[in-house]
Order: sequence, then C-alpha cells, then structure tokens
Amino acid sequence: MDPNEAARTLERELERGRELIAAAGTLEALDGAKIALLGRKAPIPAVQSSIGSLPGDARRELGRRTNVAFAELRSALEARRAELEEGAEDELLRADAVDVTLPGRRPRPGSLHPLTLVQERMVEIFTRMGYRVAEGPEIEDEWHNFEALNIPPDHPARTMKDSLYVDVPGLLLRTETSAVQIRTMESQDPPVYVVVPGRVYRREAVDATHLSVFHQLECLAVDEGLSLADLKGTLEAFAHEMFGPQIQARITPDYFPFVEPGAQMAVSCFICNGVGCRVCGNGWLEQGGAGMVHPTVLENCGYDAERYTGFAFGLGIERVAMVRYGVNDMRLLVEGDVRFLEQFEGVA
Ligand code: FA5
Repeated sequence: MDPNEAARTLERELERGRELIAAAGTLEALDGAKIALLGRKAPIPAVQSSIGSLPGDARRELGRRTNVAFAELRSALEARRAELEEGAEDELLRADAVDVTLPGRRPRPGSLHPLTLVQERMVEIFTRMGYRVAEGPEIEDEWHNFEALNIPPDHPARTMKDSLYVDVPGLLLRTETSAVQIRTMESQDPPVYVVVPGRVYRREAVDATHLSVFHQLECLAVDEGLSLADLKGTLEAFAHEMFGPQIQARITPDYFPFVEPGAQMAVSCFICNGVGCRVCGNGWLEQGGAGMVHPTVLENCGYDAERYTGFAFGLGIERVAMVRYGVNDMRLLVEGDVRFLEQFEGVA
C-alpha cells in the first residue's frame, strides 16, 4: 500500500472510530464497533500488514502511526466499556430499587368458613342451654357405630354399599355422630347433657343436598323423667335461636333403630315459606333425625333403663347452614370458591 494512502486510511479510521465508539449505546454495540475497527477485515489491521513491504524510514514512520492509532482506539474502547458497564449497573439498581417509604401491602385476612360459623353458633346455643361438648374418633369400630346403637347385622347401613370401611377388620369411617352417644354413656353416669359436632362419612352419590363427607351435630340428654315434650321443646328452641322466629319447626315420625319413638326434624323452607318449591319439594327441609333413646341402647351402656330416659337427635350441619344462609346447593359449601366464601366475611 502507498504510504500516503496508508496514512490517510489511519486518519479516516481514527475519525470513524471516535464516532462509532461515542455512538455505541450498549455493550453489544461496542463489541460491534471493536470488530469494525480492529477486526481481521478492518482497514487498520490491513495497513499494519502492508508495513513490512515498505522501505526503512517509511516503514518506521507508518509503524509508529499505526501503533498510535491502535493505542488510541483501544483506550477509547476501554473507556467507553467502563462507562457502559457502570450505566448498566446503575440501571439495574434503579430497576431493583425499593421505596421503603411507601406504605406496605397488607395481606388480606381470611374469614371463618360458613360451616365453622354455623357449627360454632350451634354449639353456642346448646352450651347456653347447659350442654357440654363431647368428641369421638372419626375412625370408629362396629360396636360404637352399629351394634351398641341397636343396628342389626343385616341393616343396609352396615354393608360396604353404604359405609366406608378401612383396611383393618371391624373399623370404618363413622357414618353418624350417634356413635359418640355410646362413648359418652360408657364413660360417665347419668345425667348426661352433651352435644357432639363432627365429621361423618358415607358412600353417597353427591348432589345438591348430599355429600359423602359431611358434618353432624349430635345431641344426647339422659336424665330422670325426660319425655318427648323435652325433645320437641329443645328442637324448637334451637330452631328459633338459629333461624329466627319466622321459621317453623316440626317433628314427624321416622325410624332409627336406636330410638323409640323415632322422629325427623324439619324446618319450613326459607325460599317458599312452607308452600313448596323446587328446592324443598313439600315446603319443609329435613334437618336431622331424633327420638327417645331406645332402652336397649341405655342398657348396652350399663344405664338403668327403668330409672332413666333420654332423648337424642343428630342435625346435618350443612343442611342447617343452607337454611341459615339461604344456600340452595350444598356443594357450594365444600368447593372452596373464594367468590362464594368471601360473602361470609363479617357474617355471624
Ligand atoms: C342420622 O344420621 C341419625 N344418626 C340421626 C339421629 C340421631 C336420629 C339421634 C335419632 C337420634 P340421618 O341419616 O337421617 O340420621 O342423618 C341426619 C341428618 O344428617 C340428615 O337429616 C341431614 O341433615 C344430614 N345428612 C344425612 N345424609 C347427608 C349427606 N349425605 N350429606 C349431607 N347431610 C346429610
């Protein structure tokens, strides 16, 4: 290459280099500029490789100028790199900045589940009447769940079609809280006044009024001189406390092996007021089973059935919740949809 031509190339490249480097706004752009200026195909390295063919003085002079050009571009690249790196770090810090003076975001508190609200209210009503709360296991044996309750071996509830058995012979998931009647009477002498809230399990087809895992509240009273009038009065007092005076309660005959006479307790429908509609059918919503404790059951627990009488009932807590809150499908209570549950915030 002609030495003059080579010197002009160096000047031009220095000029171009200063502009490219100043214009590089990112580290990637700066890498691009470096390749364009100092890469294998760039003009300055081409000048450098032509130096060897020049005569003495011209070679020295062009060699010196090339070195100066290289040194200037390298240090300009270096300086710009340092600037960009610092800028990138500042940018990162800015993006990550936390304004500690802003008010915090308070986590939204949850609220009690409607079934919990109802269960607590039921327990409160009965404890105010003088009952105490008793508990029993959810995995129960056949004696407490069936035999002691006078439920004969051929009763359909005892088959696997209706009940959920566990892998240990003789044990099952309790089908009703009535099992705790037996446990209570086995563990204490009369008089007995207990309520038992708890979870029960049945092999059921789930629909708007049936679940296979649901809750009951059992009530058991055993004392001298208790009659059907005490049972009816207690159920009525409960219904009015729970649902308000506009709701009517009734008991009608029903059969359960562990009571005699047996009854069913229902309240007037909250939608149609006892007239009959799509939700209730005949104007009444079944809440639970009830009756006078069968003498055989008292004797199974070592009580003197000549001296003591008792009444018992078992209310479905989901059914009570449906009437109290006007819920027409029981599945809503267990699906866990926050939009449904939010409505119970602040509700008693
Ligand atoms: C019983 O469970 C008896 N132990 C009740 C009883 C206690 C009778 C003491 C006499 C003396 P029953 O199977 O009818 O009875 O259930 C009682 C209540 O539980 C029903 O009225 C209903 O409110 C509720 N219930 C029953 N099955 C379901 C279900 N699959 N899903 C939700 N609630 C149910």
